[in-house]
Amino acid sequence: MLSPRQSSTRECISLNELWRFALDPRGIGRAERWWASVLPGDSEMPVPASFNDILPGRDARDHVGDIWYQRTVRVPRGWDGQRIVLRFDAATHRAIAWVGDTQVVEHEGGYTPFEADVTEHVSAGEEARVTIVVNNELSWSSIPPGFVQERDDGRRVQQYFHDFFNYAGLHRSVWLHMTPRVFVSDITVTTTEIDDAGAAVSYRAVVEAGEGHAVRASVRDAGGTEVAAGDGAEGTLRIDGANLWRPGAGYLYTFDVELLGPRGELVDRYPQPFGVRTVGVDGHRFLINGEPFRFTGFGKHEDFAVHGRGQDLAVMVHDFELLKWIGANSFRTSHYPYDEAVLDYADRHGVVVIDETAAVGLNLDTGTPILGPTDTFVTYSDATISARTQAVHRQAIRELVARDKNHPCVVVWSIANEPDTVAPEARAYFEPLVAETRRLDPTRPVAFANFMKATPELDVVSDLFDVLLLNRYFGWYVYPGDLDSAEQALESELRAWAQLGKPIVMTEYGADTQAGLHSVVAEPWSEEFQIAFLDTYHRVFDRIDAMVGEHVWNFADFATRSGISRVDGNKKGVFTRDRRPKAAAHALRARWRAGT
Ligand code: BDP
Repeated sequence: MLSPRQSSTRECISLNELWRFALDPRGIGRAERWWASVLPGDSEMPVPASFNDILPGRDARDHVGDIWYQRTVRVPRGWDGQRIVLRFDAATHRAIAWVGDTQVVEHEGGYTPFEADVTEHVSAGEEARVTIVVNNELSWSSIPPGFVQERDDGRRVQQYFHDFFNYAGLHRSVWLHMTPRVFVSDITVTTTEIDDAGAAVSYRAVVEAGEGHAVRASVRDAGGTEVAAGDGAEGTLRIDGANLWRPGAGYLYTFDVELLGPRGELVDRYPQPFGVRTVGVDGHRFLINGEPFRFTGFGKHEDFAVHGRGQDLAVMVHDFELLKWIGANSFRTSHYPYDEAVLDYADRHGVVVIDETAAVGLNLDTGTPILGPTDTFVTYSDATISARTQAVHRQAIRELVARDKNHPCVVVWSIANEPDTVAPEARAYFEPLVAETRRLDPTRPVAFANFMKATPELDVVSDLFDVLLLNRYFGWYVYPGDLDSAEQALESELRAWAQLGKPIVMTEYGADTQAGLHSVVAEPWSEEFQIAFLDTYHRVFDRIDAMVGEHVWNFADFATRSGISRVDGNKKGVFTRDRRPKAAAHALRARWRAGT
């Protein structure tokens, strides 16, 4: 799916603003047709933002069910005769939208965009009422999964198996945009070859309803000069002396697709940024443009005070600047696809990304705090993670690849975080998903982040994947505080994984750390322990050739649901939630910037 972009034939307007807002605790809005008139009450809500922490009190924070947003928009007069599209960059976790009284779109999945052609439901120059009901419930057939407990007193409590707060709402941008009626609907640009003289890129453009139309494709360099051109909706173009997209130097070209009418007139134009680069795996090595690449960085979260997971360009740029400051060259979009503006920025600045679906918590073993002592820990069953979950998961992968396939920053698809890959059923669950990811994009390695109990002896799926992403907590959840035992256990496990002959990235390792807590003997939770913990891991990594990356868990402290091991959230950040460095940030900087 193409992002809304301005061009000589296209316009877009942002619908980010204050919207009317109503929580629907009794779940009556759909029956009462709230979309058909002004929403009840006088609440307003900023878009983009997660709603949960904006309204003080438990009603909003713990709300389970429907949330309604509404606003009016005046359609520009000049859009008469064009195709008009309403687009939501995300609505977490599912939504239905109306324009006036007409339902225009329904979507499942909280972190990928969806849109509706609303041409027939609006008039140029007139106002239109846009209403959307967002539902934040997690079930056994949602990604991520969860279940709602109905309590005796009538309360509904959302339970889930992942360790970050279930923020929801419209936390990304909303757009009204215009394209011509005959238009370019998709573009895929892939680097097929890089040699001393230049590079070859293959492309495919999809055009909607264009009898007698022709496609012209051209490539402009960063200065706007045309460097290659061709005719036809598919083809290969050569760029002589191509500037490669490299880690730390995000050189971008623009792929211009022009749609020409029967008389050669310009009908539509779409400018798609792309980078010339290849990725690959060779034995234990991870290659970008044929050169070994070593990942340094973090697992992150889209998380900040007040607006939760809301898009925030100030925080985004600050985080990227902190990544640069600390010497990180990459991050993982743990544990869901991030806002596309994040990937656009990473593209421009040469930051490498492991792009993850929202399939986190497909593992009842991580649910000990919410499951009772008598509950069974069966992840895969008709009543838990089932073929229904798998179908939603497959769709989540399709939408991720469709949105992000042209981003040069994305070098690995991570299709899940810490699923149960010990249960034998995991193989039948994952095999088709890996095949589907490869079918959608044969150019990028496929991976998943492996849970600590799925050791090389017990894991049943890792041979299906290209790169091993491991999350390990020796010295924290296992051997807490005992870094000598942690060092031995980590080393022997990594050496066993290395036997698989694939590159290994440690995608999580970290210790909760209370900023300001100090200890002479490096006790857990102190800043000294966080440094000692990371040092232990780094000593081991440096002894093992198959290790091609280290992503500390986490970049910054983040919100979680409450729990006895979560003091105002997860404190494994190297930065606090308001982005102040803990002592470990300086230690990491010394390691990652050594020699610069
Ligand atoms: C891992 C999860 C991550 C958690 C982390 C932790 O992948 O989401 O936040 O552990 O416990 O299991 O800090």
